[in-house]
Amino acid sequence: PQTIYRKDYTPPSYWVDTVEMGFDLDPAITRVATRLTMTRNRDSRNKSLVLCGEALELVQLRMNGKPLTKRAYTLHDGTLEIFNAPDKVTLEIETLTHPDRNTSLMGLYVSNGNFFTQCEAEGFRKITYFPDRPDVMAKYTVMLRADKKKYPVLLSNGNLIEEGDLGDGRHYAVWEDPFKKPSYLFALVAGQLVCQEEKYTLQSGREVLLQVWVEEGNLDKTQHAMDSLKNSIRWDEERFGLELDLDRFMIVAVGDFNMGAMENKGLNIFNTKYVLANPRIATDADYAGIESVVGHEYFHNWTGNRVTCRDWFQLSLKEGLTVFRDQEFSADMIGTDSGRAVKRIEDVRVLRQAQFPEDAGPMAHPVRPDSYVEINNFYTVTIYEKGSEVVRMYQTLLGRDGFRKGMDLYFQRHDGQAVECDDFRAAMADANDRDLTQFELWYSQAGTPRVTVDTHYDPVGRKYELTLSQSCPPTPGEDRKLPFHIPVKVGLLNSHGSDMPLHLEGHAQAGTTMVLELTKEKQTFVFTDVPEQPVPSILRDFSAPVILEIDYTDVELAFLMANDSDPFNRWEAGQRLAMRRMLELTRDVQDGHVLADDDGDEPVLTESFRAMLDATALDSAFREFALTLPSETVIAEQMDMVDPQAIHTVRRFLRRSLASALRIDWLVAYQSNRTPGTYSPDAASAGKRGLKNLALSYMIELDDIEAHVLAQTQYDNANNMTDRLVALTALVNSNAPGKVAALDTFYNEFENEALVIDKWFMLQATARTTDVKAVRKLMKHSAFTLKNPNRARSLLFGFCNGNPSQFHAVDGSGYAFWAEQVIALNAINPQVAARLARSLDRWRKYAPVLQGKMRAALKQVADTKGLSKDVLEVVTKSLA
Ligand code: HT7
Ligand code: ZN
Repeated sequence: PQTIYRKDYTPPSYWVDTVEMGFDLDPAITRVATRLTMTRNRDSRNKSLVLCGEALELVQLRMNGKPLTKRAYTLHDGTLEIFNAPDKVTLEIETLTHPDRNTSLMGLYVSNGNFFTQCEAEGFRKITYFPDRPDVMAKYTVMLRADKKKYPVLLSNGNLIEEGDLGDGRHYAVWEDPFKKPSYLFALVAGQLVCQEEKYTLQSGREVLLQVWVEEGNLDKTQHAMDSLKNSIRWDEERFGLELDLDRFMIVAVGDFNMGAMENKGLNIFNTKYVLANPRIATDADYAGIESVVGHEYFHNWTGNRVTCRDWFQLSLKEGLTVFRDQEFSADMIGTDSGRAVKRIEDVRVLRQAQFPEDAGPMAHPVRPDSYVEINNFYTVTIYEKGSEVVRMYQTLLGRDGFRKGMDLYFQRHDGQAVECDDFRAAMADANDRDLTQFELWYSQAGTPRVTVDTHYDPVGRKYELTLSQSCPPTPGEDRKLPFHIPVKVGLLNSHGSDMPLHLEGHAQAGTTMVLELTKEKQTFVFTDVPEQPVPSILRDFSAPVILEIDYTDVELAFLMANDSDPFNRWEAGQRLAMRRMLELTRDVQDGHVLADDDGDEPVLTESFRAMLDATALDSAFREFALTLPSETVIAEQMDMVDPQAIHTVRRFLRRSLASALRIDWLVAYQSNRTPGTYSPDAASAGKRGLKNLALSYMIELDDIEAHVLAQTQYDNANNMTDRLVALTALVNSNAPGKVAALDTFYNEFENEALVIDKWFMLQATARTTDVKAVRKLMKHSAFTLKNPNRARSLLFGFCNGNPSQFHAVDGSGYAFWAEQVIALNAINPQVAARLARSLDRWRKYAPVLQGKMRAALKQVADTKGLSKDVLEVVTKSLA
C-alpha cells in the first residue's frame, strides 16, 4: 500500500462552496443524490478535479447540468478524476451504498436497525464522491427520506428547517448547518430513538436546546450525560470565553461504534459506553469517563470544528488540544487541589501505561507524524495523550493567563480555517512575545526524552547545584535527536519536610516551586542561600512527558512520600520505591530464587504504605493511588528483557506481603471508607469507594475465609455497580466457594444490559486463571460476537492486553490465538483488527523463545491474503 507523506501536501484543485444531499434511506440500498458547487482554486490552473469514493456504485454524474461522458473522467483506485473542468462547477452525483453490509462501521451503517454515520477520518467517501480532506470546508444542506414507522427520527447536522410526510408511508426532514465544515464532521442518524431534552441558557442569555438520544428503554440512563454536557458548556464559557454557536446540540448513543465518540457538528455520536449510566449498571470510572468524553466532544466544537486541521498529519492540533481541555475540565469539576492532583496522576498513569511503550516501539511516531499508510492507525496515545502533554507544557511555560492569551489569538487568527500545529505554536509565541522555535521539536521528534539529575551541595557557600542532562533514544527512522525545550518544575525540601524558599542565581525569588527551562543537552542551575542539604523534588506535577532518572535512596523516597508538598511527586516517590523492590525481586525470581515469606519483609516500603494508609487527613482517592503498585505493563517497560510470569509472580507476592503485614490497617481502611446511603458518583464518594475496594483487593490476596466473606457480603449487598464489580472480581480471583454462582447470577441479572455484559467478559478475560482455552470457551458463549467492537474489546483486548502472564504463555498459545483473531477481525472491521494487531508491538523486548513465537504469529498475519492496509501497516512496521 501507498505511504502518504506530509511533505507532499498540496492544496485542493477545487474548493467546495455548498453541498446539498438527499438520502433515500434503506438498509439494503440507500440512494444518495449530491449536488456540489465548486470553484477552482486559483493556484491550481490546469489541474483536474479530484474526488474520492470507496465502495460506491456510481449511478449518475452530471457537470453544469449535463451528463459527463465516459471520456471526460476516470474512475480508479478510489479516485474520480474529471479533466478540463471549468472554473465554476456544479456537480450532481448519484450513488448507491449498502448500509446493512457495512461491518467496518465507517461511512453509513446500520446498528440494531437504526442508521448511523462515521466519517472521520475518511468515511465520507463511502457515502458519496467528494474531495474528502479536512481542508475543504463547505456549507451543507441535507434532506433525509425514510419509512416513517421504521425510522421516525431523522437527524443531521445543524438546524431542522423543514419536515413532513411524503404520502407513501415515508417522511422527510431537511437539516441545514449554518457553519462551513470539513466532510469528516458530516453526520446523519435515523431510526427509532427517544430523547431527553432540556432548554439551556447560555451566559449571553441565548437559549439553546440540548438533546440526548438513546434507544427506548435507556431513557433512565441519560441524566449524567446531560449534566456533563451542561457543565461542559458552562466551563468553556468561563475558562476560555467560548460559547456554543448553534441553537441545538444533540448527542446520540449507538451500541456499535469503533471508538469512544465523534464530534460531528451539532450531532455528536457516542458509543453507548460514554452515554448510558445509572448506579445499577455504571461504575465510578464509567461516570468519570462519560463526563470527560462528553466534555471532549463538546470542546471539539471550537478546537477541531471551528478551527480544523489542514491535513491529517495535523491531527494532534485538535486532539492533543482537546484532550488537554477535557483533562482540565474534569480536574476543575472535582474542584479541590487534591482532586486536581489525583486527576493528574490518573492521566500520567495512562501516559506511562500506553504512550511510553508506543514511543519506544515499532509504531513510534512524532506528535505530528511525517508519513502514514492508514490514517486510522494514527489515532494513537501519542497524538492524543502526548499531544495533550505538549499543550500542557505551553501552559506550564507561559502561565495560565499567557496560555489563555495564546488561545484567544489562535481563534482570532484562525476561526473558520483549516490550519497546522505550527499555527497554534505561533499564536502561543506571538501572544506572549516568546521565542518558541525550539519547542517545535516536541512535534517533529518521536521518543520519550530522559532527563538525568545530578546534585551538589556546598555547605560553606550555601549553594546547591542541580545539573540536568537530557537525551532521547533513537526511534524508527530517527537516529539522532536534538535537545528539547523541557519545563522542569522543581522544589527543595528541608530536613523537616518543608519546602525551602528558592533563590535561583540570577533570578528574582520565585516562591517554593519554580519552572526551570532545560533547553541544552546539559545545564546547571545554581540555588543560593540554601541553609542545609536539601532533598530535591523534581518534575513536580509531571511538568513534561519525560523519564526522570534520579538516584534517591529508599529513605529519601520514603521521606518524599511522606512530606512532598507536591502531591504528584509524593505519589511518584511511592511508585519508585515499589518499582525498585519489584525489579529486585524479579531478578531474584529469574535467577531461580523461590520467593519465601521473609522476602516480603520490606520495612521501608511496608512502613511507608502503613503511614499512607493511616494518613486519614489525605484524600481517599489520593491514598488509593499511592497504595497501588505499578502495573505489570509499567514494570515490563523498566526491564531490558521482559519476563511476564516473573513480573506477575512478584507483583502478586508483594501484594500478598503488604496484605499480610498491614492486615489490620487494610481492614480499618475498608470499614472507614464505606459510603452508606444513596449512591453518588461525586469525586469524594468515588474516592472513598476506591480506597475501600483497593483494601478489599489486597485482603483477598490472602484468600482466607475472612476475605471471602467480606467479598461475598459486599457482592450480595452492593447498591451500585462499582462495589458489585469489585467484589465479583475479588471472588473470581480467589478460591472463594461462591465465585461460580456469583458469575452466573451477575450474568442473569444483567443479560439485557450490553455494557454490563461487556464487563462480565472483561472481568473473566483479565482473571488470573483465564488461559487461552478459557477465552476460546467464552468466545462460544451466545452473548459473544466479534462484530460488536465493545464486545470484541472486552474479551480479546482484555485478554491480549490485560492479562500478560497468560497471554504470554510459554507455549505460544496466546500468540496463535491472537493471530487467528486479528485475521478474523480483519475481514469484519479493519480498524478494530489493527488495534488488536498492536498487542505484539513490544515483541523484541521478550526472551528469545517468546520472541520467536511472536515473530511467527506476526508473519502469519502479514502473509494473510486480503489483509486491510490498516492491519498490514501495523504488522509490517512491527516486523521491520
Ligand atoms: N475525533 C474522533 C476520532 C475518530 C473516530 C471516532 C469514532 C469512530 C471512528 C473514529 N475515527 C476517528 C473522536 C475524538 O477524538 O473525539
Ligand atoms: Zn477528539
